[in-house]
Amino acid sequence: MTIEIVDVNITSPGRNFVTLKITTSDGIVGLGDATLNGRELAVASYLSDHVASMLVGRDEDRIEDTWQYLYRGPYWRRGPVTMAAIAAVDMALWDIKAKKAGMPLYQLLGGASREGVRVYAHASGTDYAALKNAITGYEELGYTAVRVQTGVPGLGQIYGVSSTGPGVRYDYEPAKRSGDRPSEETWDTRNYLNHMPGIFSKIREDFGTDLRILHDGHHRMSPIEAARFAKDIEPYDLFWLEDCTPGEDQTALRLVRQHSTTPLAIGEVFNSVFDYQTLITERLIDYVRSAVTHTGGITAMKKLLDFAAIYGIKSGIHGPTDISPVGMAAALHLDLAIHNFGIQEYMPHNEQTLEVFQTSFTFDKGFLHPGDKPGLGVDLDEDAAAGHEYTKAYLPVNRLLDGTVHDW
Ligand code: CS2
Ligand code: MG
Repeated sequence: MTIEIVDVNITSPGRNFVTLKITTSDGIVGLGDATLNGRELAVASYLSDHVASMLVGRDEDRIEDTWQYLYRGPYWRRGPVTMAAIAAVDMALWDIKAKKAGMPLYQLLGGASREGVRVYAHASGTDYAALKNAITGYEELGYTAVRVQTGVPGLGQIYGVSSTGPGVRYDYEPAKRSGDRPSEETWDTRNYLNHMPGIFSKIREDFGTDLRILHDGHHRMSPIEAARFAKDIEPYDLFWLEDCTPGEDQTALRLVRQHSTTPLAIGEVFNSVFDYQTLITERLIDYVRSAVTHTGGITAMKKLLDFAAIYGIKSGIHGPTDISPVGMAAALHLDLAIHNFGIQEYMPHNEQTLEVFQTSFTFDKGFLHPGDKPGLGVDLDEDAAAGHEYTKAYLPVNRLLDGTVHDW
């Protein structure tokens, strides 16, 4: 059998998603997530204009060969657009292969290594009262791990904080439909560094020591600021501090490691194993944060996580709402199968999205399971998708109080 039809679907059920649909000559359909938040059309064009025609007629079973063909063939390599496009093709071909085998994908990756996949929720609030309300709500839903983000005195809307009321869950969407210009937010690291340790102290007082607390620095600290912060919050026993510095400066984490045992997670903006080479071989991180969607797919992600396993480093796959249900399902199949699983990010998608993407993964007392439908276990309702037209949306641009552009 061969690849016969390659379609790129763009839909916007509350937020933009790009999905690759591959259909074989026997009519078997595979789906791949190609969503790159704020640059969706670049990936859609890469697939439609440069990749689709190359795939037609290829043997859909030759996944590794197709991956190498798409990675080495174009000469220009890596980068978020290219690797999201390759990821979508790879996910779709694994979806097809598992459907042909009549198995859920995790069975082709070595079978289940655990009963379920521990997930963490996004708890946020403009102040501690709102944050406490959100954490309480998630504990009531059975979550055993929460990422906590809160407002910082003197600053307005900042990354990760729901702005629609005290501790409202699942409603944070950073990509704004703001016309031809990104919205702008303001930041001050000093305020943040002085404010956050007290927040973690309150959380431990109110919720005890069992709850796994995660926090996302979102690339905003300098190496020495990150070293100070990681040391200051050490008493609060975080499960991880994420993106404490801009991760591409891999050696910056040597300084953080010198000052703290707070576990570190980095990599959601990375798109290849080479972005991690120093971080992994020098054990500068404890968790690999990449999404399957942004790192070249299941083939590449499995290799990356196997490399990380050699150094005692675990997975922490990226799973915000800008990873589509297809990308989330791919992550869950990997999460269930690999030995060095750490934790999985889980921001449930909204109702509109789940009308477009029919999923088969299930949530139970803080754990997800990918389900046992053959393939990835996700179907795309193209009629429903057609009802949600693409609308340009940008992630915010961040500026310091003096107007200097800063990492968002
Ligand atoms: C965040 C992401 O989930 C996270 O850890 O860093 O939600 C990130 O802000 C978005 O993926 C940006 O599109
Ligand atoms: Mg993050």
